[in-house]
Order: sequence, then structure tokens, then C-alpha cells
Amino acid sequence: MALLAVVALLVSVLTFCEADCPDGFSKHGGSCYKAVRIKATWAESDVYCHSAGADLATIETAEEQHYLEGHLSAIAGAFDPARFWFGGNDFAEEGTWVWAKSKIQIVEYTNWRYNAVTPIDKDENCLELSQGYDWQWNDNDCDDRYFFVCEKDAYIDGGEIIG
Ligand SMILES: [Ca+2]
Ligand SMILES: [Ca+2]
Ligand SMILES: [Ca+2]
Repeated sequence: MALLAVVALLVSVLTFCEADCPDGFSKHGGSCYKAVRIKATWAESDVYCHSAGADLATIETAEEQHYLEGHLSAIAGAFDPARFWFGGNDFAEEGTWVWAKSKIQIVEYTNWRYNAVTPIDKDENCLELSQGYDWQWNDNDCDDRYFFVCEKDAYIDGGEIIG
């Protein structure tokens, strides 16, 4: 009887731990991700993510890039075309790419097309990842309408950040 109670408690705790991303978000590491099936400008995408308590997604490590490549490849069939805005932009200062969420300059990890040279193009100031470019990073016109990926911190036990 006591054993059953412990098992039941463990199952409920484990179930609870799994539920640390909102509905429709996929969990990886300390983050929850959602590819949104709405075509929007970069600025509209940014507003939409905020309305969901999230931000346009950031890619800070090769590991995160690898996860997102797998995740987006798996769901790409539901998106036509499979092109997504992410949070990077250089509209404040041409050639200086920052993450919208943190304003931190993108230097530690990048995955630009064309031999990883940081792009400079005054007409293309927003970061896009697409299946057509094998998920390598591309600068594009912020007013173009693409799908987009939101990211938010994963929470557990009502507010403590894990990871
Ligand atoms: Ca991130
Ligand atoms: Ca630019
Ligand atoms: Ca470009």
C-alpha cells in the first residue's frame, strides 16, 4: 500500500515535471520552442511571441542549432515554405547583429551561410532560417512574411528556471 502510494506520487511528480512548457511548445534543455504557423513580418513575429510570454528564438550554441535543425526538419512538412524568423537583427547598426531579447551581440556562436561571414546588407536586417538553406543563417528583408519560432524559459514548480 505504502509502495503504491510512493509509486503514484513519483508518477504524478514525473508527469508534473514534463509539463513545464505551455501547450504547443516543445521542450529542449532549459527552453520551450514553438514554430508558429502564421506568416508575419519580423516585427509582427516579435509582437506575437511577446503575447505568448516568449521572444523570437535565439541560437546560442551549436547544440541548440542542432536541436532546432532536427525539430524544424521534423515538422517542416506543415510549413510551406519552411522558412522561419529568429530573433537576430542588425537594424540598429548595420553589420552588428544582436539578439532582440537580450540586445547581446551575436559573436560567440554563428552559423551564417557563405563561409560564416557576418552579412552586411542594409536591405536585409533580420535573421531567417530555412530548410532550403539547410538551416544555415540568412539575413533577409524584415518586411517579408515568414513563419517564426518563439522561445521561452522552461519552468518547473511554479516558476523556478531549470537548466
Ligand atoms: Ca535560445
Ligand atoms: Ca543588414
Ligand atoms: Ca541574405
